[in-house]
Amino acid sequence: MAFSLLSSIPLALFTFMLIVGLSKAQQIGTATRHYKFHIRRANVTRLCHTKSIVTVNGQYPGPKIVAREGDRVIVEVFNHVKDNVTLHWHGVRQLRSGWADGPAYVTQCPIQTGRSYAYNFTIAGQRGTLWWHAHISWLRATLYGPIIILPKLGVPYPFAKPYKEVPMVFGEWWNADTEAVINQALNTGGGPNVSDAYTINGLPGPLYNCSSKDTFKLKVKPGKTYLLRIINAALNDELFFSIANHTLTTVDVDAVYVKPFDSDTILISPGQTTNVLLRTKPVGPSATYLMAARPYATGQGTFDNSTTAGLLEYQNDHNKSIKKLPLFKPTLPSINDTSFATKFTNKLRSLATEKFPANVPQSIDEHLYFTVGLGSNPCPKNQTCQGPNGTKFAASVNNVSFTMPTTALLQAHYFGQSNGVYRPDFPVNPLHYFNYTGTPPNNTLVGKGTKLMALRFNTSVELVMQDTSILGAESHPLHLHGYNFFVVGQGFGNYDPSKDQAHFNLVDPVERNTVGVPPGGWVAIRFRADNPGVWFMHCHLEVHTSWGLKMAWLVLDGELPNQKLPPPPADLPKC
Ligand SMILES: *[C@@H]1O[C@H](CO)[C@@H](O)[C@H](O)[C@H]1NC(C)=O
Ligand SMILES: *[C@@H]1O[C@H](CO)[C@@H](O)[C@H](O)[C@H]1NC(C)=O
Ligand SMILES: *[C@@H]1O[C@H](CO)[C@@H](O)[C@H](O)[C@H]1NC(C)=O
Ligand SMILES: *[C@@H]1O[C@H](CO)[C@@H](O)[C@H](O)[C@H]1NC(C)=O
Ligand SMILES: *[C@@H]1O[C@H](CO)[C@@H](O)[C@H](O)[C@H]1NC(C)=O
Ligand SMILES: *[C@@H]1O[C@H](CO)[C@@H](O)[C@H](O)[C@H]1NC(C)=O
Ligand SMILES: *[C@@H]1O[C@H](CO)[C@@H](O)[C@H](O)[C@H]1NC(C)=O
Ligand SMILES: *[C@@H]1O[C@H](CO)[C@@H](O)[C@H](O)[C@H]1NC(C)=O
Ligand SMILES: *[C@@H]1O[C@H](CO)[C@@H](O)[C@H](O)[C@H]1NC(C)=O
Ligand SMILES: *[C@@H]1O[C@H](CO)[C@@H](O)[C@H](O)[C@H]1NC(C)=O
Ligand SMILES: *[C@@H]1O[C@H](CO)[C@@H](O)[C@H](O)[C@H]1NC(C)=O
Ligand SMILES: *[C@@H]1O[C@H](CO)[C@@H](O)[C@H](O)[C@H]1NC(C)=O
Ligand SMILES: [Cu+2]
Repeated sequence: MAFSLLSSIPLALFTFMLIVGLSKAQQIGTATRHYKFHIRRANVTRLCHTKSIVTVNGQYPGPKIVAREGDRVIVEVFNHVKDNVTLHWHGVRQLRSGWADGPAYVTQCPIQTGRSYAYNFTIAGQRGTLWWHAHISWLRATLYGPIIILPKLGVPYPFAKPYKEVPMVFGEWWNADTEAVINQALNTGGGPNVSDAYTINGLPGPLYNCSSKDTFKLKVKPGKTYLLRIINAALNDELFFSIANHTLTTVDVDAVYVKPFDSDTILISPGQTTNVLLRTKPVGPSATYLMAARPYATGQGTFDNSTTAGLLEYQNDHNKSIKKLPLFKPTLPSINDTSFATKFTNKLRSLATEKFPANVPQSIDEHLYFTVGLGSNPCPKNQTCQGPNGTKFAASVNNVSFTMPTTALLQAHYFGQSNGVYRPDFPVNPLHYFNYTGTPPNNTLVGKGTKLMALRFNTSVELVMQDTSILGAESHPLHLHGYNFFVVGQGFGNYDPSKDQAHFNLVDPVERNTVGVPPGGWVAIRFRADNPGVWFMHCHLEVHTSWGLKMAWLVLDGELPNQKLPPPPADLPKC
């Protein structure tokens, strides 16, 4: 495949990663895919700024994992850096393999310097694109890469076989050290510094100073269909993405097929993946097309409002000098275009066919209602704080700002040592009613604790997540570990069960693992708690997670042997 990737990654290695889909051994039926990830530092230069970053195997972005549905994946992770590290396989269901899920102090203690851990899991009932990333502090700023899940051998896609498949990972580049950025923000209580650029496959592109050589180029042939496997790995920003003069057909989100639909622009939140088909023009035009991504942002805080761009180039024999060709630019929605965001997310529908059914829970055991949003913590007496009104920024779910424990929750649960670590008393409703999306209350202080929502095995759950406007209405992409869920409804204002429930889609709602709670609105999801373990749920805007917009579910074992969490692997890290 034709890629021109000018980056500091050893070019041969990177080209190998992208071009070689599967080795001979990997083409046979259900297999075990074995990877070795060495966490080490590398010097990388972007925007004329050289920086030491934490990487996997010296690569930025990290290597891709390729597996077929049904395969076992074993990733041995060796930590050669000073930082504690864990990796998360974002969106992988981890059926009865919670020990391999990865969020630090939730399912495991971190892999400390000089130690290793083998993540061991299977991929079941999923096909499309997922991704892996660090799940401790802000290390995922540079530790991330694609997970490509192919259908079982001999099983076709529910769309025409694409000519080529191309992973496209959006990220954020910071000239500063991201660990220093979040530590400073947590100390001062103010909003963190923002990134210097967005990137496509690690490359900021020509719209930034000192960056045109670091441009992602997609070289295509006319009259072909390309499958773009798009991942938003940015830390703090939802993104709009568009390619000039080309239509994108969305066919799969979060490794679940959807009913195909066309749009010029897609919206993708951190944590989400979107597979789109790109049909190139029948006759190679004499033009070059810009592709661009920039934020969809609704909060009041400062954010990186810059634009990353790459190039779509047609390979024409007659195009002797590509530089002389006209360049067309895409038109992206305005940064706060919630109307576009709503229209786009409303188009997402499960296939809901015999082969790919939408098993939406039709009767519900637990109706839950969680508020999500920002608030504040008091400023320590001897300090001046830079958060709202001289306080510190905080964030919460049902007014509980989650306190990270110092030992892993899953071990505490499994070994019956929860006392003093967590309490299974997460509130099922907000404790106090107020107009969640109206005039903010005077008291913006949040409560805190390490509270879990306990569920019996196989409980069918309906959860409504309600944004609050306490410190400004804002969209929050909520990610649930260990499960997919169905997005059965969404709306603006305060959720009203007597009115809104009647409009739920229980037939073909989209199934995914990360969903945006609309700014000043709500989203309703359903899932069946059929995977025992402790499962993190959090906003995938990393700054909100740092402020406490996170909680965990405790799904108990079922009666049958295959409904129980197996014991931990011998090499599980200790705290
Ligand atoms: C990165 O650059 C610094 C300063 O030039 C150097 O000391 C260090 O060894 C380099 N690190 C790596 C991993 O190459
Ligand atoms: C991975 O897990 C499977 C199933 O529990 C087990 O049979 C296998 O030995 C494990 N492999 C490694 C390398 O830990
Ligand atoms: C954040 O930005 C401020 C203002 O530019 C700067 O003084 C500070 O050093 C930055 N913090 C970090 C951790 O880079
Ligand atoms: C690029 O540099 C010029 C001159 O220093 C400056 O005026 C401009 O704002 C910079 N542009 C970006 C996108 O940083
Ligand atoms: C691309 O789209 C622009 C308008 O957005 C139009 O003016 C132009 O003719 C188109 N060019 C090609 C080659 O499709
Ligand atoms: C981006 O934000 C900066 C600072 O808030 C502002 O000056 C600038 O006009 C914004 N740029 C765009 C393209 O919105
Ligand atoms: C979006 O931003 C524009 C420009 O800053 C502003 O005029 C408009 O009121 C904003 N719209 C919404 C819905 O906030
Ligand atoms: C404030 O006091 C606490 C304990 O009383 C201390 O740990 C902290 O360092 C002090 N901070 C400042 C900025 O003086
Ligand atoms: C900030 O404090 C002032 C005075 O105490 C109060 O009037 C105002 O409502 C507060 N604003 C917020 C956003 O809490
Ligand atoms: C909540 O506040 C909004 C905005 O002020 C208002 O439109 C709405 O009617 C209020 N809802 C209730 C139930 O009071
Ligand atoms: C909040 O503060 C305002 C202005 O100080 C006051 O009028 C109002 O009664 C307060 N509301 C509550 C619920 O305390
Ligand atoms: C790494 O994790 C261990 C276990 O939780 C902890 O004791 C240690 O302080 C951590 N080290 C760093 C540098 O954060
Ligand atoms: Cu959030």
